[in-house]
Amino acid sequence: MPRIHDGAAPPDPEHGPAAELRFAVVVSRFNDFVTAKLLDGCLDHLLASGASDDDIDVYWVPGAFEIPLVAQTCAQSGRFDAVICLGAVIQGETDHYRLVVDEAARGIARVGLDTGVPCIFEVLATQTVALAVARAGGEAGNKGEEAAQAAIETIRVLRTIT
Ligand code: INI
Repeated sequence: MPRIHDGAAPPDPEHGPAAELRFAVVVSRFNDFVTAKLLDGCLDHLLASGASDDDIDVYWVPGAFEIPLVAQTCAQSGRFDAVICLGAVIQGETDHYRLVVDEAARGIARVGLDTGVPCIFEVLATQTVALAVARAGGEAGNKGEEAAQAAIETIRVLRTIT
């Protein structure tokens, strides 16, 4: 049988899969009626998975465009096992939103690859406010929770390699 590594946590009722892991959450203030809910979902999931408040730092930035630089500084600091990036880019009347989300995606991906620290991309890019709200604790779930789970699993799968 091959060895399968998927980062899915074995049940650990005492500690949880995120115990003793350290997280930076970088969240943009632009569209904060959406991003604050993503943050709530993310923090709830980290804490429910065994992370402690002392091991989580939240950094607010003005907009999604500013996320990569702050994420990079977090990743390079050596203080975090993963950086979780949360934002909401909603289509406006111009193409500005497309430039913002493309640069956020490119920058966040680069931070992970350049530093080796998992850098989770949860910048919503939607055509309408309603679609963003639905993904931030509405009928389509909370993408902030999914981001937290992605961070935990990515840390764990990397640790099976190194
Ligand atoms: N920032 C966002 O996070 N979401 C958006 O929808 C958005 N739009 O559409 O303009 C946005 N713009 C601001 C941008 O992220 C920077 O903060 C700004 O350009 C200053 O660098």
